[in-house]
Amino acid sequence: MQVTARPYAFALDPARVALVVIDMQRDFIEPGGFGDSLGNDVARLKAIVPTVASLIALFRRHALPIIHTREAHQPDLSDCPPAKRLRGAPGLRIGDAGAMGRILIAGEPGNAILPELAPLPDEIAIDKPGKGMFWATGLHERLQAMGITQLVFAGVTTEVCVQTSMREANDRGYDCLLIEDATESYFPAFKAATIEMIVAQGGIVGWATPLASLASALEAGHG
Ligand code: C5J
Repeated sequence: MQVTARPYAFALDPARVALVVIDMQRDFIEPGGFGDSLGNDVARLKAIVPTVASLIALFRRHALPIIHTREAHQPDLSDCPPAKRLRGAPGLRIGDAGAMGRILIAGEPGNAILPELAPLPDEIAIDKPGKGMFWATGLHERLQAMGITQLVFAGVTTEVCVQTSMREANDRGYDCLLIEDATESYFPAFKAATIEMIVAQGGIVGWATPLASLASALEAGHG
């Protein structure tokens, strides 16, 4: 099944593909959350929620696997190296008290995935202590056990956790397709540059396409 994409068509194999939705968490997206408190325009991220919801619905309709990630640390910060924790202004660091609970701590209200994108019980939801989704998560082994060789990516932010996860996946041998309108950054130029980096040099990290291209291929393929 061919999906129109850049730099060239993506040969989608529905038997081996999974969707990865990166970090669609309240603290990054909702007004009053951590991202907002850092001075970011969270409305940019909020705007992709309907597209991400449509992408999730597409995978559910075709009974294809979905993985949701959260950037989250243990309450005792044992999985947060000082090199990560000590970045940023005091009072706005990982583990500090934020408007929606302790910043980037598992189980805190702000750390939750947006309710409208919440994982279903049969979907995989993982907490990741890194920006990438493979560091200290065991996810590669789970995907291998499922026979997954292709990953479709969505989520936030494009240039940080999405790009890091895509690069990690590329190095582990997955074919990676980024859904351009289902990912966003606080910085428009960073999103645009990331997409160009991914598809450059014959798809050095992977492919990129809008949701409509993936949807039309999947709907046509399944009759
Ligand atoms: C960041 C993320 N930007 N999910 N996290 O720190 O991209």
